[in-house]
Amino acid sequence: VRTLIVSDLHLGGPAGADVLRKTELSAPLLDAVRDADRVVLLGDLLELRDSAAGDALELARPFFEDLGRALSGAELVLIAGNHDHALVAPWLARKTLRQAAPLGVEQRVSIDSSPILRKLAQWVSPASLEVSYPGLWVRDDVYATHGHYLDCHMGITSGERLMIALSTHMPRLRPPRRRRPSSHQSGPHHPGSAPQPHLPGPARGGPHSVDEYEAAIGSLYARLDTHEALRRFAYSRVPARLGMLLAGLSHEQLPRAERAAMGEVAARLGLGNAYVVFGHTHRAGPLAGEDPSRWQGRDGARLINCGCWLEHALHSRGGAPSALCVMVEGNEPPVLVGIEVPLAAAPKG
Ligand SMILES: [Mn+2]
Repeated sequence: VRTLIVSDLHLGGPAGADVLRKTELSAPLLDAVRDADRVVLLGDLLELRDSAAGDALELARPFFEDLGRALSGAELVLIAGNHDHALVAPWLARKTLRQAAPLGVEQRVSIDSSPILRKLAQWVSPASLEVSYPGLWVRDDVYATHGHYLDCHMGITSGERLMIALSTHMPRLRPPRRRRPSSHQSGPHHPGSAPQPHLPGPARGGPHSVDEYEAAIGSLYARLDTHEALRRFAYSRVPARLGMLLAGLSHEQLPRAERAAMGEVAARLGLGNAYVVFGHTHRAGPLAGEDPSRWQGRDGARLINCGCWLEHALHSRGGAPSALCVMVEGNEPPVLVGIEVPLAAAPKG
């Protein structure tokens, strides 16, 4: 079985970021899809924040129709990220309302829970669409998730992360927490003991389960989807620069901090030493020649970042420009694969 994992397409996003609308550039991806038994779209597939959802969807429609034809019998699994969290928000809301069992790391999301998912399913037919959240066990030892949970352990290094820090440390603004599953407990918390105070910093504070991650980010994402001013603040440089200064982080140290944060998420979700494939930061790796120990999480998770399908191609210097994806085949370790892209067709600027 060959699984192809592609992340951060941001379809329908601002001009230039959404290059897959150009058929010359989607062709290499569709070719790669034809050779796969299963395709995982690893979140931030659609840009549902920056434009009215309807616009992004209509812009992305031809791509989904092409994708459906290219799949020809292969499985398609969609995982939501922060920019398209709206895809799973209605399903999550229903779960929370029912006070169902704690959310696991891999859950099938019903297509009927969202009108957008129903549309996507129609467009990719006859291929069948499955939605998994917050991630998917690709294999017993390979877990794939978008990676937006890492923002909960990054401190104030962007406007969006500042807002997450605020919602994490202001308990009264959060919905009530459900009991966490005992297998996911870590740290000094014991059943029956008094709740531990939330301490800042990745070591103790912040979420420890899928429910708690969703409590920290869910309502913020919903607000970002609907408030343009908030969105502008989330992406502005001022809070990012100020936060980095206060955290004593240089721009060069940010990727390392992001990997540590993803390793922290893997540890808190109980993923052990699994391979953990993620995207979100658009920083692909480990790249050829890079020390693999730099990509190891606190609990031994082996991290792999798919990067952003075309951003890498647009910024690659020297050699043939390539887009990146992760391939999981047989019992081999997952590998980061470059796929050649006709860069001349890329939009300028
Ligand atoms: Mn993201």
